[in-house]
Amino acid sequence: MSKSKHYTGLIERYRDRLPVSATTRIISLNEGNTPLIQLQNIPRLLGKAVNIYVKFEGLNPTGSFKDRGMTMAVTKAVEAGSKAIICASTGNTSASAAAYAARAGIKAFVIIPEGKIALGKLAQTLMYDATIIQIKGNFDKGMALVKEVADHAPVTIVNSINPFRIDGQKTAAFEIIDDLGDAPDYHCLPVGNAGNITAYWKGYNEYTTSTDSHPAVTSKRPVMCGYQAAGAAPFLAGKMIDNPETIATAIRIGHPQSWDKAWSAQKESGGWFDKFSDDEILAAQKMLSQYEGIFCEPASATSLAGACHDIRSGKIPEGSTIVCTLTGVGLKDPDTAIKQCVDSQPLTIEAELTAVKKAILDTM
Ligand code: AN7
Repeated sequence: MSKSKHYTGLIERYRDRLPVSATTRIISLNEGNTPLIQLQNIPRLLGKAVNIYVKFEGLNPTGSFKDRGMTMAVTKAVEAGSKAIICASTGNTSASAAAYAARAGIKAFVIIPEGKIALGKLAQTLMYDATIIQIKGNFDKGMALVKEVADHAPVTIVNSINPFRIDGQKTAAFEIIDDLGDAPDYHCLPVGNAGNITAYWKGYNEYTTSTDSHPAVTSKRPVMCGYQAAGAAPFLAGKMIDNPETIATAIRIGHPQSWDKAWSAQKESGGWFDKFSDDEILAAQKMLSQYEGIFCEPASATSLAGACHDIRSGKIPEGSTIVCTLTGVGLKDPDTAIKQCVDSQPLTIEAELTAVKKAILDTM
C-alpha cells in the first residue's frame, strides 16, 4: 500500500542541520517550502537580461518569514520547559510568536509600538490570543524592555537575538540552493534588525562547508545586498539612529540587534547596503503586484526596489541570477495598499446590464 507523504515543516526537512534530537517535540505549522517564483515581466520592463526570482516568504503559515525562526525558537523553548515566550515586534514577530505559542499550548507576551503595526498583524495576534502590551514608544524601546524583563520574569525571548531563530531562518537559503541547483549570484533582502540577512548568510555558508556528516553542497555563495528604508537606515548612517520613520512599519527600526553579523555578511560576501524612500518602496510593491501578480507587504518590496535600482545602474550586471526575499504577504497591511490605490478606486454603478456593459467598454 502506498503511503502518502505530507510536508511537515522545515525542521523535519532539514533536521540533520538543525539543533534538535530524535526525542524533541517539534512545534510546527508546516512552515517553509515556500515558492521561488521567476519574474517574467519586470526584467522586460527593466530592459535587462537578468533572472530575478522572488522567494515568497509571505506564504508561510502566518504570512511572513518569521515562522521559520519561530518553529525552532518555540520548539527549543518548550524542550527547555518554558511556559511563556516574549518578544518586541513591529508586527510580524508578534503574529508568529502568538501562533506558535498557541500551537504549543504556552503563553505569548508581545510588546508592540502603539499605533505603528499594520492592521493584519494586529488582527492575527488578537486571534491567536497573545497578551498584547502596547507601549508609547517604538520597537527599539520595546526591545530594550524585553531584554530587561526577561531577567525578572520566567519568559523566553523569541526575538532574533535568540540563536534558534537564526537557525530556523537559515533554511530559506538551503531551499533556494535546493531549488536552483546552486546559489544565486546576488541575494537581496530588506534589513530591519538584520536577523534575516544574518540567517541567510549562515545558511549559504553552511551549504559550502563540508563536515563529518555533510559534504559541501556547492562552493558558491551569493553577494548579499541589504536594503533599508531611507528614514530607518542605520546601516547607511554607520550608527544607530533614534527616531526611525517609514511607511514600511515592519522595518521601522533604528537599533538593529544583529549589527555586527550583518556587517560581516556584507564584507565577506562583497555586498552592500543601500536605502530607498517610501515612495520608491511603494512603487516597487505596486509594480510587483501589477506586473507579476505577486502582492507583498511594503517592507518586503524594499528588496525588489533595491534589486531594480542596482540592475538599472549596472551594479548588478546582465546575465546575473538574483533572488529577492519577499518577507511578508501584502494582506498584512491593507490600509497602505488601499491608500496607495486612490486613483483606481472601484467603479460604483446601477445593478443593471447596460451599466455593466458601459463600464466595461469605457475602460477597454
Ligand atoms: C516583513 O516583526 O522586526 O532584518 O518585529 O516583518 O530580520 O529584522 C520584522 C522585520 C523585513 C526585517 N520584512 O527583517 C518584527 C520585525 C518584514 C519584517 C523585516 C521584518 P530583519
